Amino acid sequence: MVLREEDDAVSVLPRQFPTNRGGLCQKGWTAPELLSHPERLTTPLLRDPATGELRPATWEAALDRITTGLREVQEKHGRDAVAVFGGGGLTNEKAYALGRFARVALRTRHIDYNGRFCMSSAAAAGMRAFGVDRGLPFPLSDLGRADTLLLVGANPAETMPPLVRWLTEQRERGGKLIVIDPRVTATTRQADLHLQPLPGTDLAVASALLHIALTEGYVDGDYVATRTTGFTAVRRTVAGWWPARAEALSGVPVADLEETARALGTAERAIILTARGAEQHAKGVDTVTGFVNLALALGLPGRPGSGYGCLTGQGNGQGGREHGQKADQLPGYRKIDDLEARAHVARVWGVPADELPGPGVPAYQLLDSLGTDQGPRALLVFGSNPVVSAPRAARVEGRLRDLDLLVVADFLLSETAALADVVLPTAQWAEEDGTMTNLEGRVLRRRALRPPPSGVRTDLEILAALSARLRGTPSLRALPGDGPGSAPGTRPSEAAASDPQVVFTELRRASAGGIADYAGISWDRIDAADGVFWPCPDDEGPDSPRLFADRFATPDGLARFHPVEHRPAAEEVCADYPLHFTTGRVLAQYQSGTQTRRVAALRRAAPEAFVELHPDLAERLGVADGEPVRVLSRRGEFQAPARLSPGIRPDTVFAPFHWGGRARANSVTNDAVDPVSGMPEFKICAVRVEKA
Ligand SMILES: Nc1nc2c(c(=O)[nH]1)N[C@H]1C(S)=C(S)[C@@H](COP(=O)(O)OP(=O)(O)OC[C@H]3O[C@@H](n4cnc5c(=O)[nH]c(N)nc54)[C@H](O)[C@@H]3O)O[C@H]1N2
Ligand SMILES: Nc1nc2c(c(=O)[nH]1)N[C@H]1C(S)=C(S)[C@@H](COP(=O)(O)OP(=O)(O)OC[C@H]3O[C@@H](n4cnc5c(=O)[nH]c(N)nc54)[C@H](O)[C@@H]3O)O[C@H]1N2
Ligand SMILES: [Mo]
Repeated sequence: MVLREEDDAVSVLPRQFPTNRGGLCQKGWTAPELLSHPERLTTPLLRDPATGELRPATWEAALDRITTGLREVQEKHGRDAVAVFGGGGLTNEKAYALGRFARVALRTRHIDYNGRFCMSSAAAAGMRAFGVDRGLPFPLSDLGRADTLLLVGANPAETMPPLVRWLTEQRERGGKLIVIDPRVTATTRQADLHLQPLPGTDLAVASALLHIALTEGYVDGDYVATRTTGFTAVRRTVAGWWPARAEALSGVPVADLEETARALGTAERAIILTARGAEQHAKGVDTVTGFVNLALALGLPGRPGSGYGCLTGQGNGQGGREHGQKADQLPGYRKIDDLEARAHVARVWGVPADELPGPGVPAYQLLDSLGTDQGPRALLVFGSNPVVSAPRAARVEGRLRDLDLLVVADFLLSETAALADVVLPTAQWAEEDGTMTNLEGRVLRRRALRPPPSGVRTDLEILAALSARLRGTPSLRALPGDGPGSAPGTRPSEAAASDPQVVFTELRRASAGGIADYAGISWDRIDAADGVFWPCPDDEGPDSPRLFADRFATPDGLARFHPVEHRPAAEEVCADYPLHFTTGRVLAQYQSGTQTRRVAALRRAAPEAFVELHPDLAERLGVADGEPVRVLSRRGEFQAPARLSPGIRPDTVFAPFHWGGRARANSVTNDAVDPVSGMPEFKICAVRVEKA
């Protein structure tokens, strides 16, 4: 998009760009309204111990309160008693600075971020199969040319409207679109074939598809032999997944499974994409692996115009997972427990490698430990609203209340900020420079159009100011160079540490030689092209729009098959909770809703939460369209009007998660997590629905 500043008003104009072809969704059009929203925070807030209320305060007082609080907590309980929680909406520079702040200024192992709830299952599956985790290893425009396109648990017509043009082009060229979703959605309406499984059974579907591919002879034997390892064990597991067995479990008719396998197996160019519907499960990594196995067996990854990919979520969903805000990760997608990686990054940061903390724990485990004997007692949040968006949210809310110190940086008073001891007002997207990396691994610039309002600071300025103050902390033995922009052994000025371009230059050095190598990507180079694709190790060398043409990013260059077996959801239905509950998004609301619930046009388009259920189920419950219902699980309940839809399975109930308070869908969701990725099971649990 391009942004235009006229007088004091910022407007958003679509621009011809290869990814979105000039498209922009309604949320993009209306985003400027938030820049001068009356509820915008323009001064720090401090909780008054006498009244318990949040009161305006000076930056000086707010930063003092934070440093004193952090110091007290760390002196009493150790360094790991302080934790940081980041977000996939942060720019690359901020994600990097946040990871560095946690490891160097706070010296805590506890940092993780909301991408754990978003991209972590696809990321883990991609890493173990291909040795790299990039949403799409090919440009998005390939979608428009696919003969067969399979979308698994994705609703891009509502969640990624700019992508719809590629789906339209694909169908206009005569391609076949197949969508797997338990509900009829704006996306399934465009599909040639809609498979409607029971939530949580995608892995059984994937196994049956590979079973059919084997029996009908679509497996690419040469490719499997020369480009992969591990197929024998996978062939053995899928042998047991004859289509009728998958139909019995998922409800997807054998004929539809066969049609799908044939469409993929006979296509010249076939693409398989997964999104949150398949991934947000306690078996999300294995489910994605099931579809990766299918793609590999058909010889798709690396074949021109074909492949496997996952659709990214947040604004910087890809870059947000590369620069070190993940518990187990250092910049450049390096592992924090890898000695060489530690030595490299420690050199860039100017600290001894053995002083870097080790790995922390994944987001939900971190949130669930807050304020307990084992967990951190202070938390800083940048770019997330877990009171609305975390699973089993009432429990998480309780944990946040138990903290000795909660600090939230936001530009609006989110439900999480409302619980904080200190709230710091931050800049918005149009007020700061930086880069973002899209799902194609393409690094893009985001430009500041105007300075933040007075009283507001950028996240980088906040981190730099806190680092500078913490340096004086006796319990944190002073370390050299604890701020971005420092040469080894020197200390940067606060101004350098809050300059995004200086931070990016350091990020390039820290990422050099890593999986996500940005060493050859400068802001100038990004400006000169329509973005630069990582890995890009050299200033002069090429970038990487396409991966896997002749090797994968594994040590031997071969992709890895992994045998995976379907297993039931963490919580199954029973007499008390007889319905399957799943969650997701609507077009006009974004995430935890902090921003979009405050925009009038979007509020008009999607004013309130709803519970989508089949008319037959509604009749059994005695509920009419629009009547309020209660949804109850073992963990809690929420309330919203019923929305009758013949397009949902009668055994399944759906609600969007964009609202807090009484309408909070996450009051009932299950906090079971995937053992590999730490992804919570947002997409299935057992509930009962009652007339309210
Ligand atoms: N309007 C809007 N757009 C957004 C966002 C937003 O909040 N609002 N958020 C952004 C972010 S962070 C993300 S991660 C993306 C998410 O983008 P998507 O993954 O497309 O979004 P969801 O609605 O979470 O899930 C997609 C579909 O999965 C289906 N589903 C539920 N359970 C299952 C299941 O067990 N199996 C299968 N196959 N499908 C299932 C749901 O019915 C839903 O239609 O959207 C991004 N774009
Ligand atoms: N039931 C259910 N729950 C889900 C999901 C689901 O499908 N179902 N999806 C999950 C997914 S995929 C995601 S990504 C999460 C998202 O949920 P959250 O992590 O809560 O993400 P947001 O709602 O985008 O929250 C971002 C907050 O940070 C603020 N903010 C935005 N940009 C910045 C910035 O640059 N700096 C600072 N300091 N603050 C900023 C915003 O105002 C907002 O309050 O929800 C997860 N929760
Ligand atoms: Mo997400």
